[in-house]
Amino acid sequence: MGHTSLEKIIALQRNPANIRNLCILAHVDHGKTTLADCLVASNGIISTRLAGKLRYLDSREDEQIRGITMKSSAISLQYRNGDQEYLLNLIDSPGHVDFSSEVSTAVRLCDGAIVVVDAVEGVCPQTQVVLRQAWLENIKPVLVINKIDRLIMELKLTSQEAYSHLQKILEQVNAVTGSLFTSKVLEERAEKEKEEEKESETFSGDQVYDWSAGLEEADDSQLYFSPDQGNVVFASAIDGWGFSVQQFAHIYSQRMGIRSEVLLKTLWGDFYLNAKAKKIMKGAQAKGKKPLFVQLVLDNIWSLYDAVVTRRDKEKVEKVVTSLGLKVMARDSRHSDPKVLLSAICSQWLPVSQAVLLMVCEKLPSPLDISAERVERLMSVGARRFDSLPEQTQELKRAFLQCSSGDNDPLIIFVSKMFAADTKALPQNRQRPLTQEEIAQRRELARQRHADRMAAEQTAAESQKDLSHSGSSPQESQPTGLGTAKMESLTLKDSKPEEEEEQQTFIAFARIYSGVVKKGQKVFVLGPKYDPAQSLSKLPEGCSASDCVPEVPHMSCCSMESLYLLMGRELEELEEVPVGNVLGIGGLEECVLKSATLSTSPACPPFIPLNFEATPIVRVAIEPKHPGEMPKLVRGMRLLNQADPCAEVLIQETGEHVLVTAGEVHLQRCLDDLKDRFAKIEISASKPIIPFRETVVRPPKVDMVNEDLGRQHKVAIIHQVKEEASQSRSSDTLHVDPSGLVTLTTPNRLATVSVRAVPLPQDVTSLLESSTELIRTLEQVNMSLREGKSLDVSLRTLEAITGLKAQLESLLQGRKWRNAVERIWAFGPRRYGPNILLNGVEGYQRPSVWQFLGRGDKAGEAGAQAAVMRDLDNSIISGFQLATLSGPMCEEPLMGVCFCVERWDIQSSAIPQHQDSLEEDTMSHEALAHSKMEGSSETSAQVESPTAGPSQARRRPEASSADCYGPVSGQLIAAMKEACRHAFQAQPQRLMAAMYTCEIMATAEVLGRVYGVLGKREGRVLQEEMKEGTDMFIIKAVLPVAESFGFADEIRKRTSGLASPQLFFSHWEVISSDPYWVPTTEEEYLHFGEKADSANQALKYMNDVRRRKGLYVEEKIVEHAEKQRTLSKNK
Ligand SMILES: Nc1nc2c(ncn2[C@@H]2O[C@H](COP(=O)(O)OP(=O)(O)OP(=O)(O)O)[C@@H](O)[C@H]2O)c(=O)[nH]1
Ligand SMILES: [Mg+2]
Repeated sequence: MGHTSLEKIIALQRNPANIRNLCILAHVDHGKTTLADCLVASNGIISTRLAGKLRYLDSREDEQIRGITMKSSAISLQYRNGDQEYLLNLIDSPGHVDFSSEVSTAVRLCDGAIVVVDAVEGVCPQTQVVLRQAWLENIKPVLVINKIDRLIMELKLTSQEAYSHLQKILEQVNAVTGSLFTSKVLEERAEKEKEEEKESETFSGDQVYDWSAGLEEADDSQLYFSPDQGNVVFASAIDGWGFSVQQFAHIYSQRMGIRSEVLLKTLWGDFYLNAKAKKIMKGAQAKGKKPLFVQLVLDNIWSLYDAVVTRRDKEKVEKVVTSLGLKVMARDSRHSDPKVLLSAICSQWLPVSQAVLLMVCEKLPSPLDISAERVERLMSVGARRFDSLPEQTQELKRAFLQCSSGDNDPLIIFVSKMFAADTKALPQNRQRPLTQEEIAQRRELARQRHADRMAAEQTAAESQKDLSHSGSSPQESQPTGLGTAKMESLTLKDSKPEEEEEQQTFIAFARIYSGVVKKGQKVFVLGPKYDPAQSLSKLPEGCSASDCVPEVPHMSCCSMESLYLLMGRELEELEEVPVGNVLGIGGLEECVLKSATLSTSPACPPFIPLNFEATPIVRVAIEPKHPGEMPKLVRGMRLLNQADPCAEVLIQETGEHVLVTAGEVHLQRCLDDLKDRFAKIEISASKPIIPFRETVVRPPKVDMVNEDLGRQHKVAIIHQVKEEASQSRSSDTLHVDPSGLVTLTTPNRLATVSVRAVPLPQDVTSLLESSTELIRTLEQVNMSLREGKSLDVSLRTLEAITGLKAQLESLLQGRKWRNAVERIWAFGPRRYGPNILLNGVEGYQRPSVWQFLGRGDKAGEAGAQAAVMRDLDNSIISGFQLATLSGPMCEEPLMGVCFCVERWDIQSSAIPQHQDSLEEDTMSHEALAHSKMEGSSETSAQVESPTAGPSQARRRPEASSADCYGPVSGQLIAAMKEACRHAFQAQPQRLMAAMYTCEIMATAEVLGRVYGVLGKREGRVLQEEMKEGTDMFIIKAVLPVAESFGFADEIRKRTSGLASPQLFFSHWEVISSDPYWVPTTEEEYLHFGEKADSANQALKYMNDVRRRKGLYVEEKIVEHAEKQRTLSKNK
């Protein structure tokens, strides 16, 4: 552990005022791990020479090979500043977007963050994301502008140019922070206004309006990064140097006799030194003078680089070294690589660790400084308000704020992730170094064994001699001798407990917010849905986790088997850990899946869930190479699921094991982990399964050759075929009218529904898509209302739901959508998706989904018929849910479709008598249909021939009673589902593709090639601009997820590693081509030929999905091969 001893760290852990929990955040490759290396080296854990090269915290092999960090890992460091000693719990995080969930797990445990920005690249997409994450978690950031050496060596800027470049970067970062701050103030302001409004409603009187947005009063002086505030460090981690303005102010105040406070204020900014007047003046830029920062700071560094690296001027270097009072070892100054000498000088002159650690200790808050606001946010889950929590729970806030660590104080711990470590590598299983005595003892033992062996050999030789004397062949006895020896060694090997040796142990990555945790202590594990109010009423007062407590939902008990200090690649065992520290906990793998809240008090609420920025989107199906190893794979996938905050593991109804990951790199890491650590078997992964959505669009006005459809002559034959197809859909239970209204009767002919599918405006779809959480809450509230319970909804949620309704109303304008928002029956699929079911049934007044907002409660007036209708209301919703969950094109979910039920007749004899059995049936039907959903051949058959359902009914003998068809509710679900599907098919159908956005930074030379790759993969460039101060271009583009595999690699290869894109999931986009398109007009016929055999991308995607799911694929077989022509000849 270098020169920090474990005892020292344990002592430091007891003083929360001097603890700093911090993480390093940045865009990928901006130098986080390199900076961490420098900090680790300052504690003697690795050598200073290796700092920056070793990347100590990248402990995985693939991290080292790829050169990117893939997980967040923690290390405890110590720092002395004057007479104060600090303990720093440092967490290095990954910058690649695929691993942004790891950033969330790190940020939650910290109070502060070091944000690193590359001096050349400036603010990148992920920089904005991490600044936002830090902001959302309410933790304080400080800034390190890294890689300043690149400005000197690569961009060859002068010190003056570099200064203005640095200024720009600082402006960019502050602009991001500023926008976060503004949006927060405005939000708070809006909330306050609402409250005031409520108050003013009660005391009506003269109203006074305040026009200011509240921005003027809000204090933002502490918010921005500014070198004179001491929250910015300029550094080159690779060369080991870094400084803050304070350091130079200190140096020059001694040398020039200027007060250091004055220098501190003027070193950064538009000030210059007037040598004659011996004064610092303002307005350097206007007068064409060198700013102080350039003159006193940058020039020194530039000339050092010039002397050491560019000119290799030995004499000058020596002069500098002596004047700075440094010592450089001879082997460093003789080294062939000038960089070695440079970092030897710089790391003594301006050690980066000193500058960064000082800034961290002075500027970042300690655990004691946790704000009440942050505590309340952490503790108020879901729609609940903090002040609606039980009193005992609210009291816990005090424990948080005080960071109390008495024996009676409640223990509160948050586990942000579980990580796997080799069981062998745990401290309790690690081999201790042997003591002198033990070594002597072993030596003696070995000596004795050797002597025994010698003696044995001698006797054996003698007996052989005897044997050969006696005439038997020597060959016989020798092999047997060898054989037994071999056998022994074999059995020895076999008996080694292989399983145990290779096992993985899960360790919780956690932080203590209150109390002291002791090894072996028992605690409650609180799941995310745990409700303290409920359990407090059930549990006896003052009970603890070690008592035998009655069962409470979402709560379990667990004991902390071991506690660890996290030291990067190693762990150290601890007996107890006090409040305010980051730690590892062993023994929780049975009770904690990914994250959890642990407490000794049942009044503790679960912490709000981590906010993940990445959406898992890349799915692959996995199977073992040898089918017999399935159980191992299942176990491995379970472990992987636990060990990764973002990966999802599911088993589909078809039995496929599916892994969902955030991106390609993440996928590769998960597969490697599965192969080498968790399952330890050969596996094969399918090609990535690309998600699609199905939707309908308005009928096109022009045909495929851009001719107005109205004026065209239809090609008779083909048209006829189409008409026939649509007619064949109609049968005695199904009727499709030309306007797209589908009417379907249940097989027992007792119920009829008419449904029409209408495309939703795009804005509405995106609004629904972005409000899923809110709609889910809405659904929960409605559900509990239906059950007769009331839910305490926070004001903020209510506001948000009212806002959503208002937005929908403003977007759904026009005759077609009159009163549509009030008529919303349900959202789907899964009751919160981006599709709407509308109630267009005349005379059916059902309670609105918005009823709890206080308006639109018409249940009372609805009368007897509505009450009856409501019984089967649920069947209609279920049918809609099923229809939207998998569409007719390729069984993918629907998006942006509105189904309007225009007629719903039901004969009174169909109304069931027994409510209970009906409910059950509804449930089971839904479940059944769910289980059939994906890929099962049975469903596919039904999908393919739309008449299958009704025709089956026809085949059956006409039944006089409805009974032989099963319960009405089930039939209605099926009928509704089929009706929706037919209604969908009656409209022009389109596929929607998931799109990534990416920002690519490339130099002018490789720009053409980047465009080439983008074009080939159906990408679309949105924006291209030159990055100021560099010769780089920034290209913003969108690209279908389906075409993205290998994209990053291809770009990197084509540009010799100069451009490396980061892909973010952005949105869903309608693919404009119609997968079912066939030429129908003369023009089209002329242009595309009879078979329209030019590539149809949408059809290709659709057929790929259908093939994967085992659905029927209609493919053309070559007819008249000799007649085939290419398109160009045809023109
Ligand atoms: N020129 C220069 N290169 C640097 C500096 N700091 C880091 N690098 C290089 O930048 C590359 C990325 O460094 P890392 O420390 O791995 O970056 P990171 O931010 O940890 O990257 P991820 O963890 O993958 O997000 C490495 O090749 C480093 O050698 C610096 O100060 N100057
Ligand atoms: Mg890294």
